[in-house]
Amino acid sequence: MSNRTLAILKPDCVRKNLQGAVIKQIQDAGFKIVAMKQTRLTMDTAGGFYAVHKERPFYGELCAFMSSGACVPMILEKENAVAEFRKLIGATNPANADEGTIRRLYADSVGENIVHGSDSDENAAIEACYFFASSEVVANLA
Ligand code: 3AN
Repeated sequence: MSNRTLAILKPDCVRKNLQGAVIKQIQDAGFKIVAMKQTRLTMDTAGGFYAVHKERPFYGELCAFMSSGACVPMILEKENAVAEFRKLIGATNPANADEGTIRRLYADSVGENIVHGSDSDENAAIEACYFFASSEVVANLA
């Protein structure tokens, strides 16, 4: 069990100016931010990130959305980070997400659902490398 996950505040989160509110919820839940930046994906880089979904009918729409504006990837640290973060964000479809979860509070739809969270330790490590060089990861927080 790893203690890191890769989160992304998606373009809908940035457009709605909800970065601060969502980051506060993440920190209040006990996650430490060990890397964070604002960037913009292209259709190609979004496509690479979501390559596992290439055959899904929503793949084109997903890549277009993820490249439609700024996003904020971050590496988060907490014990059992992957599962704990997915609990905090709630189900993929905000209509099915538990009360108080980030997606239930802020997301409009299954396609535009505010935040990404890795689904396994293996993917968390791969996704972290997709956005961050090791020099950008600063883990020795007090
Ligand atoms: P999660 O982000 O909860 O791990 P996944 O991995 O099943 O969910 O899906 C990845 C992303 O693809 C979701 N965050 C969402 O933006 C998008 N997505 C998933 N299912 C659909 C769908 N039925 N229609 C449109 N977009 C979808």
